[in-house]
Amino acid sequence: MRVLLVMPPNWGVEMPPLGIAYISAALKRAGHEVKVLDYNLKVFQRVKERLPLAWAMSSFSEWIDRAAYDEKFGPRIEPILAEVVDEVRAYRPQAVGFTVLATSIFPVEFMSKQIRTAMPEVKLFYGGPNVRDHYQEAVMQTPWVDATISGEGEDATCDLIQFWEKGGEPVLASVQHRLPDGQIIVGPLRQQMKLENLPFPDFSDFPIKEYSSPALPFSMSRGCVKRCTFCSEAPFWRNYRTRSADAIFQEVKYNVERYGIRNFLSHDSLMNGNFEVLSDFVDKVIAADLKINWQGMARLDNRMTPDLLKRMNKAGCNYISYGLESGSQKMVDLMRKGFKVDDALRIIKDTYAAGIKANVFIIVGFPKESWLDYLKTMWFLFQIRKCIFLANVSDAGIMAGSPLAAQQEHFGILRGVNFAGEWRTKFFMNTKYHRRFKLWLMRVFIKRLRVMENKLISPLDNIYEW
Ligand code: B12
Ligand code: SF4
Repeated sequence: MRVLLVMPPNWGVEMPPLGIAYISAALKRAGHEVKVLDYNLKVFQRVKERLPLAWAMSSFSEWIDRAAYDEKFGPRIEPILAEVVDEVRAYRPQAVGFTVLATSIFPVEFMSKQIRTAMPEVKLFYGGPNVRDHYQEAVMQTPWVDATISGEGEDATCDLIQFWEKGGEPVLASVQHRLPDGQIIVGPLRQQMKLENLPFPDFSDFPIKEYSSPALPFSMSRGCVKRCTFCSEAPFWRNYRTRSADAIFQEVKYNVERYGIRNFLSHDSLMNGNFEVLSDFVDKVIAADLKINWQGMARLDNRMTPDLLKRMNKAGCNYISYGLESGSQKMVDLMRKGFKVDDALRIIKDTYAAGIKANVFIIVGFPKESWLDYLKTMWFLFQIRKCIFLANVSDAGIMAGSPLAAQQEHFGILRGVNFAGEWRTKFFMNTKYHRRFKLWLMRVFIKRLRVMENKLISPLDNIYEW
């Protein structure tokens, strides 16, 4: 079958998206013709002067809010999004797939309606991090979606496309799709993929040099070894799995040779879920003298020893983001982070000593956080002020799919799951006003420490030069 995969806005423009690069590789391996269109990059290139901050992380809330999107972005970007119809006419795919993130719900809806109206016979299907729970149920009821795939998409997409091409058994694991008679078939949960069966992601269709860094994403693993209370990311991937150090190394080396790119960003939830793989990968990069730069997120785990950190730096790792969240052991335990605050202090200092820049994520206003806990976070930041160059603070949100969303009663939360922060605890002890104040104060404090805070990542910043 001929398949078109579309990345809609809004997502980072530093590098190509990894998700559809994997889907594209899997479909090609199964013998299908595939073309990829990065409408996120295309729209950014055309409107960056008029909407300079729209691709900054701080614009997240406007992309997920219908009224804000309609007012700020829709009128400016939709004439460009509508061009997808001409591209579909020119390529004549039988199926068009979209990645859906929370930040791309409205652009995807717009593009799907345009294609559906112009070419009703083309199959439209969605996948990506936002295709779950209520969103998935709701879009399956609309006339502009034929199928949705939840969770990791490589095998499920191949099964769906094969079904559309050749027919056969309609119940497909992790796929919901509509039959010609209107019946919606809901498949059971698919077994997790074995990562050694993954193809290398295929970036050949992306205009790599046009991205703002430019860099390439890579992935060592899927999932996470922990289940922090606020996190919706780990449940999405279910159990933690890693690729082999050799497969990761071979992929990075291939991408250096094929595309001439030497900057890489790990798209793992954490780079250090498996220390053996991380350490072997590092040694392979050093032995091959690959001359790359790479960054990623990591847990504050005691196995981040000075020796490993130094070797990571030697292998080109120049930047690590740590999920500290709080300087109070009570809060760290409530969030089920699984580390000791004293160990965190040691690891951050050792990271700095190893020559690696560090960024810490902080959450303020988590349920049951007292002012004393808050002060402990400030004290912790004060102690590491010389070792970190960036601190990203956010107020606690309740993400759908997170353990926190499922245990609201236990945390004394009222008013339900909400990205936008419209929740409070009993007796008005923790409301959005408390959290906004805590956020404001923490940001002022961080600035006083002369640490960069909540950097508004603009696509024009080269993250590799920070
Ligand atoms: C790396 C990363 C970033 C990087 C992005 C770098 C870049 N490329 O530009 C940084 C740190 C900058 C970032 C920023 C943000 N991120 Co982020 N990020 C990630 C992370 C860790 C990895 C993404 C990834 O590539 N994963 C690996 C690939 C293979 O997985 P995937 O894209 O999900 O694709 C698989 C499936 O989803 C599916 N699939 C994907 N597309 C398609 C399409 C079709 C047709 C099909 C069938 C299937 C399918 O199949 C794929 C292969 O199995 C994820 C969490 C995670 N571990 O996945 C969060 C994540 C994607 N980010 C998230 C968010 C919210 C953000 C921010 C909005 C945060 C904020 N508040 O500021 C910003 C937005 C950035 C922007 N400018 O728009 C959320 C999205 C939640 C949602 N429901 O949409 C995630 C899931 C984390 C979370 N909290 O749960 N992020
Ligand atoms: S917050 Fe990070 S460490 Fe915690 S479960 Fe989520 S991905 Fe894992």
